[in-house]
Amino acid sequence: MGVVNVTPDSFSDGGVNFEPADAAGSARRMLDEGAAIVDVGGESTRPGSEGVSLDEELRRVVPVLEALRTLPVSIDTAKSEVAARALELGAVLVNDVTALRGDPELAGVVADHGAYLCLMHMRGEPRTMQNDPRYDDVVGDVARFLDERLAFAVAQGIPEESICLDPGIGFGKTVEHNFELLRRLDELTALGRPILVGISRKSSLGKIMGDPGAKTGTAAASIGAAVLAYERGASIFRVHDVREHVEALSAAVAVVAP
Ligand code: HH2
Repeated sequence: MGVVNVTPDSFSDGGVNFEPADAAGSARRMLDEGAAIVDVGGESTRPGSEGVSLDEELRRVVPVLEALRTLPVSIDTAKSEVAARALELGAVLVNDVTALRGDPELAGVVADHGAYLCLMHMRGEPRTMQNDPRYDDVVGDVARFLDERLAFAVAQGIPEESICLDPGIGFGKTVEHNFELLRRLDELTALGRPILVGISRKSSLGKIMGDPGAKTGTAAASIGAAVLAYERGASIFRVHDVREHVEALSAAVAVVAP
């Protein structure tokens, strides 16, 4: 899954794809490089960020979705109106970082369109989520949360087969929490749904290199983490550097599951 942030302020690529033509070009390049789908988002969820209005989010993503109409697209949004518009324009997956807790109408939109859905774990909200996150047992807490949200989504009429789950790397978690989630990923694959991992360029990867104030990590560090997440059962990788991930994961597949 290639990341296309149509935002001025995303943590890793803020501004690069803010113009619709640039965003559509990046999306096409990622698909050429081997991405199975591109994730288009108009609202940054980086730590500390405020939300954007419905009008502004639509203004950002609609021209990009129009340009990508026939291509495999995921919409990264928590707003039902944005999801509905995206699905009408051909998107096939809704990536909701609130796991259907943000907008009560979103589950119905996903169900009515027969769309795929990603449910992600987040502790708190982006504005405050990195203020001293604590868990009794981060993996147990995340697994329980995802299991409960999966049951909720199914009760809302979304088929279980259409849903993938995501531990939400960096969403209300310390560096140690993030790596523990990847280390014990088997406890999440045990929930029986495909696991999506989004660690690409995230700050934990910079922090383990000795910079406590790091805001991003490198592509090389991202790939190292993705390969080991693959070995532990992850099957969808939300990444910025598509070609490099496809190459590295192809080698990993050749080793693990030829
Ligand atoms: N991470 C980000 C955004 N959306 N969705 C899922 N399912 N999983 C993730 O890990 C995830 C996500 C944050 O990364 P990015 O889009 O690069 O930055 P920003 O939120 O600042 O736009």
